[in-house]
Amino acid sequence: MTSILATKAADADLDARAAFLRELAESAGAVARSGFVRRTAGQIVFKGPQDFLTETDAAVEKHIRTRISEAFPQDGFLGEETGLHNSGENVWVVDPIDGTANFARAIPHFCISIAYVSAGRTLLGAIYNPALDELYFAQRGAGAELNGERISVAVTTDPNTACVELGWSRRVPQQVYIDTLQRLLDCGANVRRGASGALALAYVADGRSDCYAELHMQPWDCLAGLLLVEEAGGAVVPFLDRGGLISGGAVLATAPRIASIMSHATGIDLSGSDSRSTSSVA
Ligand code: LIP
Repeated sequence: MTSILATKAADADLDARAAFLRELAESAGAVARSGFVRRTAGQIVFKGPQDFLTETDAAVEKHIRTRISEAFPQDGFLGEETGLHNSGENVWVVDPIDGTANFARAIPHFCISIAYVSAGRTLLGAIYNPALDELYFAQRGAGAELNGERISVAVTTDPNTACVELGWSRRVPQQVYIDTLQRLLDCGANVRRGASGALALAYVADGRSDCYAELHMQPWDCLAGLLLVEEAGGAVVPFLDRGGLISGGAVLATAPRIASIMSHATGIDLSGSDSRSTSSVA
C-alpha cells in the first residue's frame, strides 16, 4: 500500500512540475522576446571567440532561477551563465538563450531550453522559440508535443533523402568537424547548421529534420531536446549515463530508421541508450 501511495505522490509531484515548467518556459520567452526587439549591437559581449553573451542571456537566466527557487527551493540549478547552485537529486538544467550567435545578430532562430533531471534521468523538457511562439514539451513516458499537439520523428529510411544538422563549436578540433561533415555528405544527406542545438533537436522530434549530431554539447544545450526526441520515437545517445551532466559529450538524435547509418557516419555510438526506438533501429 505504501509503495502505491508513494508512486501516486511522485506522479502528482511530476505533474505539478510539468505545469510549472510550461508556464515558466513561456514567461522566460517573453523576457527574451522583449530583449530581442530592443537589442542593439552595443549589447553584445564576447565570452570568448565566437562565444556571445547578451544582457538578455543574464536577464532570462535570472528570471528562470528566481522562479524555480521560489517554487522548488530544495532543487538544484545548473545554468549556462551562472553555473551550478545547490546540487542534489533534483536539478533544473537551463540554457537561457540557445542560439546566442543568432540572437546577437538579430536572426530570429533561438530558444529557451529547460530540462528537469531527477536521480540521473531527464523527466521533463521544454524548448520555447519566442520568435514563432512554439513551445515544445516532453514528459518522460507521456510523449512529446508542439503547442499541445503530439509530435513524432520522421520515418525517413534513405540518407539520400535525409536532412541532417551538424552542430559546431570551438570545443571540437576543426578537422574532426570537417571529416564528420564529409562522411555525412558522402551518405547523400543534405547537411545544414542553424546554430541552435536545442531547436535543432526539437526539429528532429517533430520530423522537420531527420537527425542532429554534434561532437560535443553542454548539458544545458541538449537535455530537453534529447528527451523530446526520445519521447517522439527517435533514437538518442545515453548522454547522462556517459557523464554528460558534468562534462558534456557527443550528441546524436535521429529518426530510428537511419540511426545506424548516422551513427556510423558520425562515429557517435548509440549503444546503451534506453530509447524505446533503439531496438527498432534498422
Ligand atoms: C549553441 C549550442 C549548439 C552549438 C552552437 C552554440 P549557445 O549554444 O546549442 O550546440 O552548435 O554553436 O554553442 O551558445 O547559443 O547557447
